Amino acid sequence: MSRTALRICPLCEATCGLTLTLADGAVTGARGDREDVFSRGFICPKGAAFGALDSDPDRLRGPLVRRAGRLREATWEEAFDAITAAVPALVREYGAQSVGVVLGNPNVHTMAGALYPPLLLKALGTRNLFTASTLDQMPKHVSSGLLFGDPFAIPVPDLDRTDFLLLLGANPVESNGSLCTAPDFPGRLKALRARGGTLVVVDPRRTRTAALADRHLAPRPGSDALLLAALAHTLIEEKLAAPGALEELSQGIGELGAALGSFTPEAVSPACDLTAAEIRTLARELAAAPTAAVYGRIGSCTVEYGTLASWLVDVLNILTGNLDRPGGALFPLSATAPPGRPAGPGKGFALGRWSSRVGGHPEAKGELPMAALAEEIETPGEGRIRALLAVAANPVLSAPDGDRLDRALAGLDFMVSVDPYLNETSRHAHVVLPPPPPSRSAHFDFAFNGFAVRNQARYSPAAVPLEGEGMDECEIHARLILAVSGLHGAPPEAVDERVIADTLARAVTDPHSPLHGGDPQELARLLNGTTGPERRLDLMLRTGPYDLTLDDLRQAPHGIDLGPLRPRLPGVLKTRSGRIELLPDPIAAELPRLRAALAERPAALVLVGRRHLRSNNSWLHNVPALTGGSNRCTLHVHPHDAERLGLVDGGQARITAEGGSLEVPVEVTDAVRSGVVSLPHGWGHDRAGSRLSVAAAVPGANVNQLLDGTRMDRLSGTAVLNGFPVELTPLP
Ligand SMILES: Nc1nc2c(c(=O)[nH]1)N[C@H]1C(S)=C(S)[C@@H](COP(=O)(O)OP(=O)(O)OC[C@H]3O[C@@H](n4cnc5c(=O)[nH]c(N)nc54)[C@H](O)[C@@H]3O)O[C@H]1N2
Ligand SMILES: Nc1nc2c(c(=O)[nH]1)N[C@H]1C(S)=C(S)[C@@H](COP(=O)(O)OP(=O)(O)OC[C@H]3O[C@@H](n4cnc5c(=O)[nH]c(N)nc54)[C@H](O)[C@@H]3O)O[C@H]1N2
Ligand code: SF4
Ligand SMILES: [Mo]
Repeated sequence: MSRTALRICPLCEATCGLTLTLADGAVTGARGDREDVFSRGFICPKGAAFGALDSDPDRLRGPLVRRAGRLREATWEEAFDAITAAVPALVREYGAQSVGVVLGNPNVHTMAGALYPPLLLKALGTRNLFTASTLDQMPKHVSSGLLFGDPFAIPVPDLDRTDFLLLLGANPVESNGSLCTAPDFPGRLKALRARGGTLVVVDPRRTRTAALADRHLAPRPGSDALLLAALAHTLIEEKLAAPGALEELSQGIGELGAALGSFTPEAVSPACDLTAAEIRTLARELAAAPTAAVYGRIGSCTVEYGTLASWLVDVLNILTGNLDRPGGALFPLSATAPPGRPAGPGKGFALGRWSSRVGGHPEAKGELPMAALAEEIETPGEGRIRALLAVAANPVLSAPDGDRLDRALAGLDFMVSVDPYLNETSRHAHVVLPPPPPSRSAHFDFAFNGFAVRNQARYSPAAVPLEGEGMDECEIHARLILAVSGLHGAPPEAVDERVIADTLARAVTDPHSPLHGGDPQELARLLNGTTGPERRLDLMLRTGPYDLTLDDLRQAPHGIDLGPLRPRLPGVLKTRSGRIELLPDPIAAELPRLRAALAERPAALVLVGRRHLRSNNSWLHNVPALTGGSNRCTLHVHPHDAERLGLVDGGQARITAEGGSLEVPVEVTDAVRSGVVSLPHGWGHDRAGSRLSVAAAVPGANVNQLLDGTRMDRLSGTAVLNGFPVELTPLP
């Protein structure tokens, strides 16, 4: 008997609604849910392969525990016993800092990853937190923290209404968008052009997104901050800046002109390898457009001046009057957003409240740079990381210098991986706790509803009930928290009930909460939901801005549309001044370095990454339906460079950078500009002890082995993964 069930796709930030076909508890097909209020039937090849991924025979069915050096199948009881026996003792002997936590990308795609890691960190009391953010969007958090006082106040382009989109370092036709949740991003870009709007793409590669654009500029990688500074400079110099009402709301607007004084189009032109005329034209078009949005992503973040570039993106949105207005860049308001507060001065955002032990890297948003994880494990002394809890993370492939990290992980006293696969990272764990396949878990998108181009709320309960040995990932997290606290054996529901009680106690005394004045016990009884996480979702909806409950979402399986994005200033501001702080001190202090970069001689050859529609970071190479074809780990080289270096299409090359060298197959293509080569990340599945039979057959090379982890965006601790110098030699 076959039936269907709805599930929000967890495989990228677009959060499409899928209709799964199920037979005998297995997902036999997936198509786009045409009635989904947000995605309207859109699906991509990854979503279509949901069933194959869900039933991958290499997925772990139950926990593994290391005994006598080898990982063996174990019961959940034994797995949590092993954790409870190890972690509290280490903390007693070496202190809270001896336990590190690594949170990887899929945490933002699961309910468990949204609801429990803060509790885990609190239980441990460690500051040794490393996440995928410092390989990704931390520059955006830092610039938003400084500008708006809230690192999560990230404006998103109003894709469906804007007249002009300037997109830098993003390839949403392959990635389906990031920090801009928009199912069918390609369709929305085509619609923008169809209604007479303009799309300008800035990318050193002629991507599939660039192919859709009115204009494609291919600057030298790493030069976005310079380009954006020159655009801002031009707006000010040519008196094209028109911030409108934003001027009142901002402080520091008058000082911007002087701060950006040296970044004339002529001055940045050689570094960007764009003409001054091209830059001026772009600035004038941006100013002239009725509405416009500037949007930068990976290629503008994971570079040396990532925070400056991220800041300048919003400076441009502000100078053109486009921040917080329809058609510009707006702040979404998710259904589970905490209660608003009246406009006025807030707590502000501080950087570098503490620093990492070995490298002295300042914290950002409570995190230390992922690129500094290995040294924190390896370097002896007080506060050394001896135990690591890795949740949905594969840093051996995704962070700089995987070989070093690989050795460091092997030397840990104790490691836990919460991961469905035995892969490059989890193979070092002493305990592996596998979550069930996504068809077995419920989903509400706590993370990406906050970055969506339309406000909406959707909930999918588990499509298939958990059976046999499986344990819901929320329960795994709750039990992990209890185990590291030495409370293994306590009921996992207690973790959720504690949160609910604490939240209600605060809500009833908060005059801005819809639950103000209520009775906490009474309110707790009112909460719906058959599980702790469902009850917590219900509570967050009830305290949220739309007066929704879990029942409302259950009765609307295709979701509830909450309308287009609306202006939210000054309500979102939490800066100490209560205004937009346009030229914050840490930024002003970094500008001289950017100015000095104007005089640097660019490297002859630099490397950038790329994403493929059928791939997803390091963990989707084990699904046959998604591999092969153009989804390969090849080095893209421009024909001019190939000729100069004696490389041929289909040949092999040795590529060398400061962190090491790799042998890679060469693909000669003019899709990448000259002076730039491109290699995708997430490959290198050739380490013994992994259980990834499909991926291991075509392992590819780990691009991050070219890095030694020393290159970072200083303000955010984000690793430089794009635009670093490499050398190439042909191999026979
Ligand atoms: N050179 C280079 N490096 C990069 C990038 C780049 O552009 N270039 N991109 C960076 C970016 S943006 C990111 S976000 C990082 C990503 O790097 P990571 O944060 O390491 O994430 P993934 O590589 O996606 O690996 C995810 C892990 O989670 C596991 N997993 C999958 N689903 C689940 C689940 O439901 N629950 C749990 N508990 N585990 C699950 C997978 O098996 C895998 O081990 O990589 C970064 N690395
Ligand atoms: N299919 C697929 N989708 C994904 C992922 C995946 O691995 N595969 N990963 C997901 C994750 S974790 C994330 S964070 C998002 C990322 O989503 P996007 O930000 O759209 O990421 P990319 O597709 O890597 O696009 C980055 C672009 O930046 C360009 N670039 C490199 N250096 C520079 C530079 O210095 N300046 C400029 N202007 N451009 C530069 C690259 O050529 C590349 O085309 O994608 C998500 N979606
Ligand atoms: S675009 Fe993203 S969310 Fe939509 S089906 Fe594809 S992988 Fe899933
Ligand atoms: Mo990412």
